[in-house]
Amino acid sequence: MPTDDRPEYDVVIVGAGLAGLYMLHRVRGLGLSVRVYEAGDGVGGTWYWNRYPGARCDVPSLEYSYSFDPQLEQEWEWSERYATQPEILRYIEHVADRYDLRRDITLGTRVESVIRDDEANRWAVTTDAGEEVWATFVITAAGCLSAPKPPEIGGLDSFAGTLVSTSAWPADGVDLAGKRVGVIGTGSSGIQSIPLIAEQAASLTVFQRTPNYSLPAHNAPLDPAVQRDWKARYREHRAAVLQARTGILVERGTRSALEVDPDERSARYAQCWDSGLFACIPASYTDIITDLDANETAAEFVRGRIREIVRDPDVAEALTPRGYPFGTKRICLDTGYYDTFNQEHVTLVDLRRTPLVAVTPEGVQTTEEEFGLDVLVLATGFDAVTGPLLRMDIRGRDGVHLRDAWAGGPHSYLGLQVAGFPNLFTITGPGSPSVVSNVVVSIEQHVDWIAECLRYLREHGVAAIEPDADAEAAWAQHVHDVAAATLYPQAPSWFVGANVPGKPRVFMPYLGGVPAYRQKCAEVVEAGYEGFVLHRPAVHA
Ligand code: NA7
Repeated sequence: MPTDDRPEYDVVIVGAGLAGLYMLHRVRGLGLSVRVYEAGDGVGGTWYWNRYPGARCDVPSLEYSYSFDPQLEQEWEWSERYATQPEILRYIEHVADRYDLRRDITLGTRVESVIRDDEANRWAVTTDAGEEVWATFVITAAGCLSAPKPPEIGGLDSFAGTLVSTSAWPADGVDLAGKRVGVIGTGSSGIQSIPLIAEQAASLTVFQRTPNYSLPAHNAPLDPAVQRDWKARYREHRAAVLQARTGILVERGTRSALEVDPDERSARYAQCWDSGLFACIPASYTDIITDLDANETAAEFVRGRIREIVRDPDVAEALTPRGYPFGTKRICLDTGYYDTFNQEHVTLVDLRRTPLVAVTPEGVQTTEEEFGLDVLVLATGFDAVTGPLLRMDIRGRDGVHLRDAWAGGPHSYLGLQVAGFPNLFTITGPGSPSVVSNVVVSIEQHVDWIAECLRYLREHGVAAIEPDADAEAAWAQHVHDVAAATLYPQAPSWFVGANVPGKPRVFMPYLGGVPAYRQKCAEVVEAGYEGFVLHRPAVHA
Protein backbone atom coordinates (compact mmCIF):
# COMPACT_ATOMS: atom_id res chain seq x y z
CA MET A 1 0.00 0.00 0.00
CA PRO A 2 1.30 3.48 -0.79
CA THR A 3 1.95 5.84 2.06
CA ASP A 4 -0.28 8.87 2.44
CA ASP A 5 2.09 11.38 0.90
CA ARG A 6 1.51 9.73 -2.47
CA PRO A 7 -0.45 11.74 -5.04
CA GLU A 8 -4.18 11.29 -4.74
CA TYR A 9 -6.51 11.55 -7.72
CA ASP A 10 -10.25 11.42 -8.01
CA VAL A 11 -9.87 9.14 -11.02
CA VAL A 12 -7.15 6.93 -12.48
CA ILE A 13 -7.77 5.67 -16.01
CA VAL A 14 -5.89 2.64 -17.33
CA GLY A 15 -5.13 3.02 -21.04
CA ALA A 16 -5.03 5.88 -23.55
CA GLY A 17 -6.71 4.35 -26.57
CA LEU A 18 -10.08 5.41 -27.95
CA ALA A 19 -11.75 4.60 -24.61
CA GLY A 20 -9.21 6.16 -22.27
CA LEU A 21 -8.93 9.42 -24.20
CA TYR A 22 -12.66 10.07 -24.32
CA MET A 23 -12.99 9.06 -20.65
CA LEU A 24 -10.28 11.55 -19.76
CA HIS A 25 -12.09 14.27 -21.70
CA ARG A 26 -15.36 13.58 -19.86
CA VAL A 27 -13.77 13.27 -16.41
CA ARG A 28 -12.05 16.61 -16.90
CA GLY A 29 -15.39 18.10 -17.83
CA LEU A 30 -16.65 17.07 -14.38
CA GLY A 31 -13.82 19.03 -12.77
CA LEU A 32 -12.27 15.90 -11.25
CA SER A 33 -8.54 15.34 -10.88
CA VAL A 34 -7.33 12.53 -13.12
CA ARG A 35 -4.26 10.64 -14.28
CA VAL A 36 -4.10 8.25 -17.21
CA TYR A 37 -1.46 5.52 -17.41
CA GLU A 38 -0.64 4.09 -20.82
CA ALA A 39 1.79 1.23 -21.43
CA GLY A 40 2.63 2.37 -24.96
CA ASP A 41 5.03 5.21 -25.68
CA GLY A 42 2.22 6.95 -27.51
CA VAL A 43 -1.57 7.18 -27.35
CA GLY A 44 -3.78 4.95 -29.50
CA GLY A 45 -4.05 1.58 -27.74
CA THR A 46 -4.80 -1.13 -30.30
CA TRP A 47 -3.96 1.30 -33.08
CA TYR A 48 -0.62 2.12 -31.48
CA TRP A 49 0.54 -1.49 -31.21
CA ASN A 50 -0.89 -3.26 -34.26
CA ARG A 51 1.29 -1.68 -36.97
CA TYR A 52 1.68 -4.77 -39.11
CA PRO A 53 1.46 -4.36 -42.89
CA GLY A 54 -2.18 -4.21 -43.94
CA ALA A 55 -3.57 -3.36 -40.49
CA ARG A 56 -6.82 -1.62 -41.08
CA CYS A 57 -10.25 -1.26 -39.55
CA ASP A 58 -13.10 -3.40 -40.87
CA VAL A 59 -15.82 -0.95 -39.82
CA PRO A 60 -16.32 1.95 -42.26
CA SER A 61 -14.22 4.97 -41.21
CA LEU A 62 -17.19 7.34 -41.08
CA GLU A 63 -18.82 5.03 -38.52
CA TYR A 64 -15.63 4.06 -36.65
CA SER A 65 -15.07 7.52 -35.22
CA TYR A 66 -16.13 9.60 -32.23
CA SER A 67 -19.53 11.26 -32.34
CA PHE A 68 -19.24 13.37 -29.18
CA ASP A 69 -18.20 16.60 -30.87
CA PRO A 70 -19.83 17.72 -34.13
CA GLN A 71 -16.87 20.02 -34.83
CA LEU A 72 -14.44 17.11 -34.65
CA GLU A 73 -16.62 15.23 -37.13
CA GLN A 74 -16.58 18.17 -39.51
CA GLU A 75 -12.87 18.89 -39.42
CA TRP A 76 -11.52 15.35 -39.80
CA GLU A 77 -11.24 14.00 -43.37
CA TRP A 78 -11.06 10.23 -43.84
CA SER A 79 -9.21 9.19 -46.96
CA GLU A 80 -10.38 5.58 -47.35
CA ARG A 81 -13.55 3.63 -46.85
CA TYR A 82 -11.69 1.46 -44.34
CA ALA A 83 -8.96 3.45 -42.66
CA THR A 84 -5.48 2.03 -42.28
CA GLN A 85 -3.76 1.79 -38.90
CA PRO A 86 -1.56 4.87 -39.58
CA GLU A 87 -4.60 6.98 -40.48
CA ILE A 88 -6.57 5.88 -37.39
CA LEU A 89 -3.53 6.55 -35.22
CA ARG A 90 -3.24 10.06 -36.75
CA TYR A 91 -6.92 10.60 -35.92
CA ILE A 92 -6.43 9.50 -32.31
CA GLU A 93 -3.33 11.70 -31.97
CA HIS A 94 -5.31 14.60 -33.41
CA VAL A 95 -7.97 14.05 -30.74
CA ALA A 96 -5.33 13.95 -28.00
CA ASP A 97 -3.92 17.29 -29.21
CA ARG A 98 -7.21 18.95 -30.04
CA TYR A 99 -8.56 18.46 -26.51
CA ASP A 100 -5.16 19.00 -24.88
CA LEU A 101 -5.32 15.55 -23.33
CA ARG A 102 -1.63 14.68 -23.20
CA ARG A 103 -0.79 16.64 -20.04
CA ASP A 104 -2.77 14.18 -17.90
CA ILE A 105 -1.33 11.05 -19.54
CA THR A 106 1.76 9.20 -18.36
CA LEU A 107 3.09 7.20 -21.32
CA GLY A 108 5.34 4.15 -21.28
CA THR A 109 3.90 3.13 -17.93
CA ARG A 110 1.87 0.02 -17.25
CA VAL A 111 -0.49 -0.27 -14.29
CA GLU A 112 0.55 -3.36 -12.35
CA SER A 113 -1.79 -3.39 -9.39
CA VAL A 114 -5.07 -1.86 -8.32
CA ILE A 115 -5.68 -2.70 -4.67
CA ARG A 116 -8.62 -1.52 -2.63
CA ASP A 117 -8.19 0.20 0.71
CA ASP A 118 -11.58 -0.55 2.28
CA GLU A 119 -11.06 1.74 5.28
CA ALA A 120 -10.35 4.82 3.20
CA ASN A 121 -12.65 3.92 0.29
CA ARG A 122 -9.93 4.34 -2.30
CA TRP A 123 -7.66 2.36 -4.56
CA ALA A 124 -3.89 2.04 -4.39
CA VAL A 125 -2.57 2.02 -7.93
CA THR A 126 1.01 1.02 -8.68
CA THR A 127 2.85 1.02 -11.98
CA ASP A 128 5.84 -0.73 -13.48
CA ALA A 129 7.69 2.58 -13.25
CA GLY A 130 7.42 2.39 -9.48
CA GLU A 131 4.74 5.05 -9.20
CA GLU A 132 2.24 4.68 -6.39
CA VAL A 133 -0.90 6.80 -6.25
CA TRP A 134 -4.30 6.79 -4.63
CA ALA A 135 -7.54 7.05 -6.58
CA THR A 136 -11.17 7.21 -5.49
CA PHE A 137 -12.28 5.73 -8.80
CA VAL A 138 -10.38 3.49 -11.19
CA ILE A 139 -11.65 3.17 -14.74
CA THR A 140 -10.13 0.52 -16.97
CA ALA A 141 -9.90 1.48 -20.62
CA ALA A 142 -7.50 -1.34 -21.32
CA GLY A 143 -9.12 -2.61 -24.52
CA CYS A 144 -10.53 -6.03 -25.37
CA LEU A 145 -7.78 -7.20 -27.70
CA SER A 146 -4.65 -5.82 -26.09
CA ALA A 147 -3.19 -8.72 -24.12
CA PRO A 148 -1.35 -10.92 -26.64
CA LYS A 149 -2.01 -14.61 -26.13
CA PRO A 150 1.05 -16.66 -25.20
CA PRO A 151 1.71 -18.46 -28.51
CA GLU A 152 2.13 -21.92 -26.90
CA ILE A 153 4.77 -22.85 -29.42
CA GLY A 154 7.96 -24.56 -28.31
CA GLY A 155 11.40 -23.38 -29.38
CA LEU A 156 10.52 -19.75 -30.18
CA ASP A 157 13.52 -18.51 -28.22
CA SER A 158 15.85 -20.67 -30.28
CA PHE A 159 14.89 -19.06 -33.61
CA ALA A 160 17.99 -17.52 -35.17
CA GLY A 161 16.12 -15.22 -37.54
CA THR A 162 13.87 -12.24 -36.83
CA LEU A 163 10.86 -13.04 -34.66
CA VAL A 164 8.07 -10.49 -34.77
CA SER A 165 4.48 -10.33 -33.63
CA THR A 166 1.64 -8.54 -35.45
CA SER A 167 0.44 -7.16 -32.11
CA ALA A 168 3.77 -5.47 -31.36
CA TRP A 169 5.06 -4.67 -34.85
CA PRO A 170 8.14 -2.41 -34.67
CA ALA A 171 7.35 1.24 -35.45
CA ASP A 172 10.21 1.43 -37.95
CA GLY A 173 8.98 -1.67 -39.77
CA VAL A 174 10.60 -4.99 -40.55
CA ASP A 175 12.71 -5.49 -43.66
CA LEU A 176 11.03 -8.37 -45.49
CA ALA A 177 12.51 -7.74 -48.92
CA GLY A 178 14.15 -10.84 -50.33
CA LYS A 179 13.50 -12.77 -47.11
CA ARG A 180 12.00 -16.18 -46.45
CA VAL A 181 9.06 -15.26 -44.25
CA GLY A 182 6.73 -17.49 -42.27
CA VAL A 183 3.41 -16.46 -40.71
CA ILE A 184 1.73 -18.47 -37.96
CA GLY A 185 -1.96 -17.65 -37.58
CA THR A 186 -4.77 -16.93 -39.99
CA GLY A 187 -7.16 -14.77 -37.98
CA SER A 188 -7.84 -11.20 -38.95
CA SER A 189 -4.24 -10.09 -38.31
CA GLY A 190 -2.76 -12.89 -40.42
CA ILE A 191 -5.35 -12.47 -43.16
CA GLN A 192 -4.76 -8.71 -43.42
CA SER A 193 -0.97 -8.96 -43.39
CA ILE A 194 -0.37 -12.04 -45.56
CA PRO A 195 -1.08 -10.36 -48.97
CA LEU A 196 1.27 -7.46 -48.15
CA ILE A 197 3.98 -9.67 -46.73
CA ALA A 198 3.76 -11.75 -49.92
CA GLU A 199 4.39 -8.61 -51.97
CA GLN A 200 7.69 -8.01 -50.21
CA ALA A 201 9.04 -11.44 -49.31
CA ALA A 202 11.10 -13.76 -51.51
CA SER A 203 8.97 -16.58 -50.22
CA LEU A 204 6.06 -16.79 -47.79
CA THR A 205 4.99 -19.85 -45.85
CA VAL A 206 1.65 -19.58 -44.06
CA PHE A 207 1.10 -21.97 -41.16
CA GLN A 208 -2.65 -22.38 -40.79
CA ARG A 209 -4.36 -24.32 -38.03
CA THR A 210 -7.99 -23.29 -38.57
CA PRO A 211 -9.25 -21.69 -41.78
CA ASN A 212 -11.41 -18.60 -41.27
CA TYR A 213 -14.31 -17.24 -43.25
CA SER A 214 -12.99 -14.11 -44.95
CA LEU A 215 -14.87 -11.72 -47.21
CA PRO A 216 -13.44 -9.09 -49.57
CA ALA A 217 -13.29 -5.57 -48.09
CA HIS A 218 -13.60 -3.79 -51.44
CA ASN A 219 -11.69 -0.99 -49.86
CA ALA A 220 -11.27 2.17 -51.93
CA PRO A 221 -10.60 5.87 -51.53
CA LEU A 222 -13.56 7.40 -49.76
CA ASP A 223 -15.88 9.03 -52.26
CA PRO A 224 -15.82 12.79 -51.47
CA ALA A 225 -19.55 12.96 -52.20
CA VAL A 226 -20.23 10.28 -49.58
CA GLN A 227 -18.11 12.10 -47.02
CA ARG A 228 -19.86 15.40 -47.81
CA ASP A 229 -23.23 13.75 -47.36
CA TRP A 230 -22.22 12.29 -44.01
CA LYS A 231 -20.94 15.62 -42.82
CA ALA A 232 -24.12 17.35 -43.89
CA ARG A 233 -26.31 14.81 -42.07
CA TYR A 234 -24.03 13.41 -39.41
CA ARG A 235 -26.61 13.51 -36.59
CA GLU A 236 -29.06 11.54 -38.72
CA HIS A 237 -26.41 8.97 -39.63
CA ARG A 238 -25.26 8.61 -36.02
CA ALA A 239 -28.86 8.13 -34.89
CA ALA A 240 -29.24 5.37 -37.47
CA VAL A 241 -26.01 3.73 -36.26
CA LEU A 242 -27.42 3.63 -32.71
CA GLN A 243 -30.47 1.78 -34.01
CA ALA A 244 -28.33 -0.85 -35.73
CA ARG A 245 -27.92 -4.09 -33.82
CA THR A 246 -24.13 -4.10 -34.19
CA GLY A 247 -23.70 -0.34 -34.29
CA ILE A 248 -22.77 -0.73 -37.97
CA LEU A 249 -25.15 0.29 -40.74
CA VAL A 250 -26.31 -2.73 -42.69
CA GLU A 251 -29.53 -3.78 -44.33
CA ARG A 252 -31.32 -6.36 -42.17
CA GLY A 253 -33.42 -9.07 -43.81
CA THR A 254 -36.82 -10.03 -42.47
CA ARG A 255 -37.14 -13.58 -43.82
CA SER A 256 -35.60 -16.94 -43.07
CA ALA A 257 -32.80 -18.05 -45.40
CA LEU A 258 -34.69 -21.33 -45.76
CA GLU A 259 -37.84 -19.61 -46.92
CA VAL A 260 -36.41 -18.18 -50.12
CA ASP A 261 -35.52 -19.71 -53.42
CA PRO A 262 -31.83 -20.84 -53.61
CA ASP A 263 -31.14 -18.55 -56.60
CA GLU A 264 -32.54 -15.55 -54.81
CA ARG A 265 -30.50 -16.44 -51.75
CA SER A 266 -27.28 -16.78 -53.74
CA ALA A 267 -27.96 -13.44 -55.40
CA ARG A 268 -28.36 -11.84 -51.97
CA TYR A 269 -25.12 -13.40 -50.72
CA ALA A 270 -23.35 -12.24 -53.88
CA GLN A 271 -24.60 -8.71 -53.23
CA CYS A 272 -23.21 -8.95 -49.72
CA TRP A 273 -19.91 -10.32 -51.04
CA ASP A 274 -19.70 -7.27 -53.30
CA SER A 275 -20.74 -4.86 -50.53
CA GLY A 276 -17.54 -5.23 -48.54
CA LEU A 277 -19.50 -5.22 -45.27
CA PHE A 278 -18.68 -8.15 -43.01
CA ALA A 279 -22.03 -7.78 -41.24
CA CYS A 280 -24.03 -8.08 -44.47
CA ILE A 281 -24.38 -11.87 -44.83
CA PRO A 282 -25.16 -12.44 -41.13
CA ALA A 283 -27.87 -9.76 -41.39
CA SER A 284 -29.23 -10.89 -44.76
CA TYR A 285 -31.71 -13.35 -43.26
CA THR A 286 -33.16 -13.61 -39.77
CA ASP A 287 -31.72 -17.02 -38.97
CA ILE A 288 -28.14 -17.09 -40.30
CA ILE A 289 -26.77 -16.91 -36.78
CA THR A 290 -29.46 -19.00 -35.10
CA ASP A 291 -30.22 -21.94 -37.38
CA LEU A 292 -27.58 -24.38 -38.56
CA ASP A 293 -29.30 -25.17 -41.86
CA ALA A 294 -29.76 -21.49 -42.68
CA ASN A 295 -26.17 -20.86 -41.67
CA GLU A 296 -24.91 -23.66 -43.89
CA THR A 297 -26.34 -21.91 -46.98
CA ALA A 298 -24.15 -18.88 -46.22
CA ALA A 299 -21.13 -21.01 -45.30
CA GLU A 300 -21.42 -22.96 -48.54
CA PHE A 301 -21.66 -19.74 -50.56
CA VAL A 302 -18.37 -18.50 -49.08
CA ARG A 303 -16.73 -21.90 -49.61
CA GLY A 304 -17.79 -21.74 -53.26
CA ARG A 305 -16.11 -18.36 -53.65
CA ILE A 306 -12.88 -19.71 -52.15
CA ARG A 307 -12.96 -22.58 -54.68
CA GLU A 308 -13.45 -20.04 -57.49
CA ILE A 309 -10.52 -17.86 -56.43
CA VAL A 310 -7.89 -20.43 -55.44
CA ARG A 311 -6.64 -22.33 -58.48
CA ASP A 312 -5.09 -25.37 -56.78
CA PRO A 313 -8.04 -27.46 -55.52
CA ASP A 314 -6.00 -28.95 -52.65
CA VAL A 315 -4.97 -25.49 -51.45
CA ALA A 316 -8.55 -24.27 -51.87
CA GLU A 317 -9.81 -27.15 -49.77
CA ALA A 318 -7.21 -26.51 -47.08
CA LEU A 319 -8.31 -22.87 -46.93
CA THR A 320 -11.98 -23.80 -46.70
CA PRO A 321 -13.56 -23.38 -43.27
CA ARG A 322 -15.62 -26.34 -42.07
CA GLY A 323 -16.80 -27.69 -38.77
CA TYR A 324 -18.00 -24.46 -37.23
CA PRO A 325 -20.82 -22.18 -38.35
CA PHE A 326 -20.25 -19.15 -40.53
CA GLY A 327 -19.94 -15.92 -38.54
CA THR A 328 -19.46 -17.57 -35.14
CA LYS A 329 -15.78 -16.68 -35.17
CA ARG A 330 -15.12 -13.05 -36.01
CA ILE A 331 -15.57 -12.78 -39.79
CA CYS A 332 -12.48 -11.35 -41.48
CA LEU A 333 -12.38 -8.71 -44.21
CA ASP A 334 -9.48 -8.98 -46.60
CA THR A 335 -7.85 -7.49 -49.64
CA GLY A 336 -6.66 -10.25 -51.94
CA TYR A 337 -6.18 -12.87 -49.24
CA TYR A 338 -7.30 -16.02 -51.05
CA ASP A 339 -5.73 -14.88 -54.32
CA THR A 340 -2.36 -14.60 -52.55
CA PHE A 341 -2.24 -18.41 -52.48
CA ASN A 342 -2.18 -18.47 -56.29
CA GLN A 343 1.30 -16.99 -56.24
CA GLU A 344 4.23 -19.29 -56.89
CA HIS A 345 6.27 -18.13 -53.90
CA VAL A 346 3.43 -18.58 -51.38
CA THR A 347 2.96 -21.93 -49.61
CA LEU A 348 0.14 -22.97 -47.31
CA VAL A 349 1.00 -25.46 -44.59
CA ASP A 350 -2.08 -27.12 -43.15
CA LEU A 351 -1.23 -27.70 -39.50
CA ARG A 352 -4.27 -29.95 -39.02
CA ARG A 353 -2.69 -32.41 -41.44
CA THR A 354 0.94 -31.88 -40.42
CA PRO A 355 1.00 -30.34 -36.93
CA LEU A 356 3.61 -27.85 -35.86
CA VAL A 357 6.23 -29.58 -33.73
CA ALA A 358 8.44 -26.65 -32.73
CA VAL A 359 10.25 -23.57 -33.89
CA THR A 360 13.90 -24.39 -34.51
CA PRO A 361 16.93 -22.12 -35.00
CA GLU A 362 16.40 -22.44 -38.76
CA GLY A 363 12.64 -22.12 -39.01
CA VAL A 364 9.51 -24.15 -38.30
CA GLN A 365 9.42 -27.90 -37.91
CA THR A 366 6.18 -29.72 -38.65
CA THR A 367 5.58 -33.46 -38.39
CA GLU A 368 6.52 -33.70 -42.06
CA GLU A 369 9.12 -31.07 -42.88
CA GLU A 370 11.35 -28.27 -41.62
CA PHE A 371 10.68 -24.90 -43.29
CA GLY A 372 13.75 -22.63 -43.35
CA LEU A 373 12.88 -19.00 -42.50
CA ASP A 374 14.61 -15.65 -42.07
CA VAL A 375 11.61 -13.94 -40.49
CA LEU A 376 8.84 -15.54 -38.43
CA VAL A 377 5.65 -13.55 -37.87
CA LEU A 378 3.33 -14.52 -35.03
CA ALA A 379 -0.29 -13.59 -35.68
CA THR A 380 -1.54 -15.84 -32.91
CA GLY A 381 -4.16 -13.60 -31.31
CA PHE A 382 -5.12 -12.30 -27.92
CA ASP A 383 -6.34 -13.30 -24.49
CA ALA A 384 -9.47 -11.35 -25.30
CA VAL A 385 -11.74 -9.22 -23.10
CA THR A 386 -10.65 -10.52 -19.67
CA GLY A 387 -6.91 -10.81 -20.43
CA PRO A 388 -6.25 -7.05 -20.34
CA LEU A 389 -7.91 -6.84 -16.90
CA LEU A 390 -6.53 -10.01 -15.36
CA ARG A 391 -2.94 -9.26 -16.23
CA MET A 392 -3.20 -6.49 -13.62
CA ASP A 393 -3.28 -7.50 -9.97
CA ILE A 394 -6.76 -6.19 -9.11
CA ARG A 395 -7.95 -6.78 -5.54
CA GLY A 396 -11.32 -5.60 -4.30
CA ARG A 397 -13.04 -5.60 -0.95
CA ASP A 398 -11.40 -7.80 1.69
CA GLY A 399 -8.46 -8.33 -0.63
CA VAL A 400 -10.40 -10.56 -3.04
CA HIS A 401 -8.49 -10.97 -6.30
CA LEU A 402 -10.41 -10.35 -9.51
CA ARG A 403 -8.63 -13.44 -10.85
CA ASP A 404 -10.26 -15.52 -8.10
CA ALA A 405 -13.65 -13.83 -8.46
CA TRP A 406 -13.55 -14.73 -12.16
CA ALA A 407 -11.92 -18.15 -11.79
CA GLY A 408 -15.04 -19.79 -13.26
CA GLY A 409 -15.41 -17.11 -15.93
CA PRO A 410 -16.16 -13.40 -15.85
CA HIS A 411 -19.31 -11.99 -14.30
CA SER A 412 -20.05 -8.32 -14.43
CA TYR A 413 -23.15 -6.17 -14.25
CA LEU A 414 -23.66 -4.71 -17.74
CA GLY A 415 -19.94 -5.12 -18.37
CA LEU A 416 -19.51 -1.93 -16.34
CA GLN A 417 -18.79 -3.08 -12.79
CA VAL A 418 -18.06 -6.17 -10.71
CA ALA A 419 -19.63 -6.89 -7.30
CA GLY A 420 -17.06 -6.56 -4.54
CA PHE A 421 -15.03 -4.01 -6.51
CA PRO A 422 -16.66 -0.68 -5.56
CA ASN A 423 -15.79 2.35 -7.68
CA LEU A 424 -13.98 0.25 -10.27
CA PHE A 425 -15.46 0.68 -13.74
CA THR A 426 -14.56 -1.40 -16.80
CA ILE A 427 -15.11 0.21 -20.20
CA THR A 428 -16.28 -2.49 -22.66
CA GLY A 429 -16.02 -5.13 -19.95
CA PRO A 430 -17.36 -8.68 -20.30
CA GLY A 431 -21.14 -8.68 -20.60
CA SER A 432 -21.27 -5.56 -22.79
CA PRO A 433 -21.59 -5.51 -26.60
CA SER A 434 -17.92 -4.45 -26.96
CA VAL A 435 -16.31 -6.74 -29.53
CA VAL A 436 -19.58 -7.83 -31.17
CA SER A 437 -20.39 -4.21 -31.96
CA ASN A 438 -18.80 -1.17 -33.52
CA VAL A 439 -16.51 -0.72 -30.55
CA VAL A 440 -16.33 3.08 -30.80
CA VAL A 441 -20.11 3.24 -30.42
CA SER A 442 -19.90 0.99 -27.38
CA ILE A 443 -16.97 2.90 -25.90
CA GLU A 444 -18.75 6.24 -26.17
CA GLN A 445 -21.86 4.83 -24.51
CA HIS A 446 -19.87 3.34 -21.63
CA VAL A 447 -17.85 6.50 -21.13
CA ASP A 448 -20.97 8.67 -21.12
CA TRP A 449 -22.70 6.29 -18.70
CA ILE A 450 -19.72 6.26 -16.31
CA ALA A 451 -19.29 10.05 -16.49
CA GLU A 452 -22.97 10.61 -15.69
CA CYS A 453 -22.68 8.05 -12.87
CA LEU A 454 -19.72 9.94 -11.37
CA ARG A 455 -21.74 13.14 -11.54
CA TYR A 456 -24.70 11.45 -9.86
CA LEU A 457 -22.55 10.04 -7.05
CA ARG A 458 -21.11 13.47 -6.33
CA GLU A 459 -24.46 15.24 -6.46
CA HIS A 460 -26.11 12.67 -4.21
CA GLY A 461 -23.31 12.29 -1.69
CA VAL A 462 -22.68 8.66 -2.60
CA ALA A 463 -19.27 7.40 -1.54
CA ALA A 464 -19.16 4.25 -3.62
CA ILE A 465 -21.10 2.21 -6.14
CA GLU A 466 -20.94 -1.46 -7.02
CA PRO A 467 -23.35 -4.02 -8.45
CA ASP A 468 -25.70 -5.99 -6.33
CA ALA A 469 -24.48 -9.59 -6.58
CA ASP A 470 -27.94 -10.87 -7.59
CA ALA A 471 -28.33 -8.26 -10.34
CA GLU A 472 -24.88 -9.17 -11.59
CA ALA A 473 -25.68 -12.88 -11.62
CA ALA A 474 -28.97 -12.22 -13.43
CA TRP A 475 -27.17 -10.18 -16.09
CA ALA A 476 -24.51 -12.87 -16.52
CA GLN A 477 -27.32 -15.41 -16.98
CA HIS A 478 -29.00 -13.16 -19.54
CA VAL A 479 -25.73 -12.73 -21.47
CA HIS A 480 -25.39 -16.52 -21.46
CA ASP A 481 -29.00 -17.14 -22.50
CA VAL A 482 -28.82 -14.69 -25.40
CA ALA A 483 -25.62 -16.33 -26.67
CA ALA A 484 -27.05 -19.83 -26.14
CA ALA A 485 -29.95 -19.00 -28.44
CA THR A 486 -27.43 -18.48 -31.27
CA LEU A 487 -24.85 -20.65 -33.00
CA TYR A 488 -21.96 -18.63 -31.55
CA PRO A 489 -21.12 -21.01 -28.68
CA GLN A 490 -20.58 -23.79 -31.24
CA ALA A 491 -17.27 -22.30 -32.42
CA PRO A 492 -14.02 -22.54 -30.43
CA SER A 493 -13.55 -18.78 -30.71
CA TRP A 494 -11.86 -16.12 -28.64
CA PHE A 495 -15.39 -14.86 -27.84
CA VAL A 496 -15.67 -17.89 -25.51
CA GLY A 497 -12.03 -17.95 -24.48
CA ALA A 498 -11.38 -21.17 -26.42
CA ASN A 499 -8.12 -19.87 -27.93
CA VAL A 500 -6.38 -19.71 -24.54
CA PRO A 501 -5.70 -23.10 -22.94
CA GLY A 502 -7.32 -23.34 -19.51
CA LYS A 503 -9.46 -20.22 -19.92
CA PRO A 504 -13.03 -20.79 -18.68
CA ARG A 505 -15.47 -21.22 -21.57
CA VAL A 506 -17.90 -18.34 -21.09
CA PHE A 507 -19.37 -16.32 -23.91
CA MET A 508 -17.99 -12.91 -22.95
CA PRO A 509 -19.64 -10.18 -25.06
CA TYR A 510 -23.36 -9.35 -24.98
CA LEU A 511 -25.12 -10.41 -28.17
CA GLY A 512 -28.48 -8.74 -27.48
CA GLY A 513 -27.57 -5.81 -29.69
CA VAL A 514 -26.57 -2.19 -29.19
CA PRO A 515 -30.11 -0.71 -29.01
CA ALA A 516 -31.35 -3.21 -26.40
CA TYR A 517 -28.21 -2.80 -24.35
CA ARG A 518 -28.37 0.99 -24.42
CA GLN A 519 -31.99 0.86 -23.37
CA LYS A 520 -31.20 -1.43 -20.45
CA CYS A 521 -28.41 0.89 -19.27
CA ALA A 522 -30.73 3.92 -19.51
CA GLU A 523 -33.51 2.13 -17.62
CA VAL A 524 -31.13 1.19 -14.83
CA VAL A 525 -30.25 4.87 -14.38
CA GLU A 526 -33.86 6.03 -14.60
CA ALA A 527 -34.75 3.58 -11.85
CA GLY A 528 -32.12 5.14 -9.57
CA TYR A 529 -29.24 2.82 -10.51
CA GLU A 530 -31.30 -0.30 -10.18
CA GLY A 531 -29.16 -3.35 -9.54
CA PHE A 532 -26.36 -1.27 -8.06
CA VAL A 533 -25.63 -0.76 -4.38
CA LEU A 534 -24.96 2.86 -3.47
CA HIS A 535 -22.89 3.16 -0.32
CA ARG A 536 -23.49 6.41 1.51
CA PRO A 537 -21.40 7.62 3.02
CA ALA A 538 -19.28 4.69 4.24
CA VAL A 539 -18.44 1.72 2.07
CA HIS A 540 -17.84 -1.02 4.63
CA ALA A 541 -19.60 -4.23 3.80
P1 NA7 B 1 -7.21 -14.55 -33.88
O1 NA7 B 1 -8.41 -14.24 -34.66
O2 NA7 B 1 -7.37 -15.15 -32.53
O3 NA7 B 1 -6.29 -15.49 -34.78
C1 NA7 B 1 -5.17 -16.14 -34.26
C2 NA7 B 1 -4.69 -17.16 -35.24
O4 NA7 B 1 -3.51 -17.76 -34.74
C3 NA7 B 1 -5.68 -18.28 -35.48
O5 NA7 B 1 -5.62 -18.65 -36.82
C4 NA7 B 1 -5.15 -19.39 -34.57
O6 NA7 B 1 -5.52 -20.67 -34.97
C5 NA7 B 1 -3.68 -19.18 -34.75
N1 NA7 B 1 -2.91 -19.74 -33.64
C6 NA7 B 1 -2.92 -19.37 -32.35
N2 NA7 B 1 -2.07 -20.13 -31.62
C7 NA7 B 1 -1.52 -21.01 -32.48
C8 NA7 B 1 -0.57 -22.04 -32.35
N3 NA7 B 1 -0.03 -22.33 -31.16
N4 NA7 B 1 -0.25 -22.75 -33.45
C9 NA7 B 1 -0.80 -22.46 -34.64
N5 NA7 B 1 -1.69 -21.48 -34.85
C10 NA7 B 1 -2.06 -20.76 -33.77
O7 NA7 B 1 -6.30 -13.25 -33.66
P2 NA7 B 1 -6.10 -12.01 -34.65
O8 NA7 B 1 -5.05 -11.16 -34.05
O9 NA7 B 1 -5.89 -12.45 -36.04
O10 NA7 B 1 -7.47 -11.26 -34.61
C11 NA7 B 1 -8.07 -10.88 -33.39
C12 NA7 B 1 -9.15 -9.87 -33.62
O11 NA7 B 1 -8.58 -8.60 -33.86
C13 NA7 B 1 -10.01 -10.12 -34.82
O12 NA7 B 1 -11.00 -11.07 -34.61
C14 NA7 B 1 -10.58 -8.74 -35.11
O13 NA7 B 1 -11.69 -8.50 -34.28
C15 NA7 B 1 -9.46 -7.83 -34.69
P3 NA7 B 1 -6.80 -21.41 -34.28
O14 NA7 B 1 -7.98 -20.67 -34.81
O15 NA7 B 1 -6.63 -21.19 -32.78
O16 NA7 B 1 -6.69 -22.80 -34.68
